[in-house]
Amino acid sequence: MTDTTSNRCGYVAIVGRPNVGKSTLLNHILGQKLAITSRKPQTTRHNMLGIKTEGAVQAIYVDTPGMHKANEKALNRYMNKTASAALKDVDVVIFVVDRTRWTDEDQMVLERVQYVQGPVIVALNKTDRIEDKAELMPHLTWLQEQLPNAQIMPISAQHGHNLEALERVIAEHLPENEHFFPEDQITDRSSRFLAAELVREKIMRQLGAELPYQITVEIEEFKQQGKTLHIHALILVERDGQKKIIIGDKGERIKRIGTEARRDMELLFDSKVMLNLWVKVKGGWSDDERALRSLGYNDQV
Ligand SMILES: Nc1nc2c(ncn2[C@@H]2O[C@H](COP(=O)(O)OP(=O)(O)OP(=O)(O)O)[C@@H](O)[C@H]2O)c(=O)[nH]1
Ligand SMILES: [Mg+2]
Repeated sequence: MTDTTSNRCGYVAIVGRPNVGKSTLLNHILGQKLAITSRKPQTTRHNMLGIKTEGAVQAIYVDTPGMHKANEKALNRYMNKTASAALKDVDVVIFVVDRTRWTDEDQMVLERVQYVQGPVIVALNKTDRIEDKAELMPHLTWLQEQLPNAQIMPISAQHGHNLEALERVIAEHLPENEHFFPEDQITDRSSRFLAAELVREKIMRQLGAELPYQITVEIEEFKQQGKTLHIHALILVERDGQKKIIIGDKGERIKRIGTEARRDMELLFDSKVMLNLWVKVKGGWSDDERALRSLGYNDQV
């Protein structure tokens, strides 16, 4: 570490349409669950840094919301803008795609990535689920034609296949630089933010098709008292019916959300956690620019 000339450090944006496995990839690379993930599209809403320092190399990953088309609410505009902003001023771009499942939204991301000047890696994810390997070759050829300078790497973010090779390629592209963050820092986000996200993840995972996308979580209290961390989280929904869904029959569902979120928080914060959850109706927040800002949807990387 004293040989400063060989230190490398840079930003690596992870982009792609919703649900392709960007946050799963970040977590696996970090070896820790930092970003929330779910089977539903549009899980990630904010750019988040995940920092990995190994010896002379510091890679600063930027997990981004999936770029998407439908639904032009203020929240969706915010998410798309946030993801696009991450493409600027980074040293490497990882464009994550889901096997051969190419959609209009992949096309939209591709058109943005084609403008990127620096190195691009296409991570063809979920290879563990590829049934027909023969399908893959023509798709890889086609992808290479679209992005002639990109390196295409099949991976499985969930199972960790080929991630070491991916990290090696990333490291080669990082410029010589002093490290921007201390060695033990893994994110730019506060513990409060991470706690709120864990609650949101449990809601996303537990609700089925009736899922209210119009949910946000605010942390009202976050206080260490002795050995216990006391956390109060407020779940904001848009309509009364959504509140009922989250609370569930005799409060069953909210209890389960609380138990699961608390478990993850205890792992993340390495502390005993007392978690209190409240649900409140705040109509129209997801399409109200001012309400969004007041709820913290105003960050840019
Ligand atoms: N089989 C398999 N599933 C995966 C893999 N990577 C991710 N998934 C699953 O794909 C789903 C979406 O993963 P996320 O990491 O939340 O996807 P994302 O791209 O961050 O999605 P947004 O935040 O909505 O943009 C989850 O159910 C993951 O478990 C993989 O390599 N193999
Ligand atoms: Mg995500």
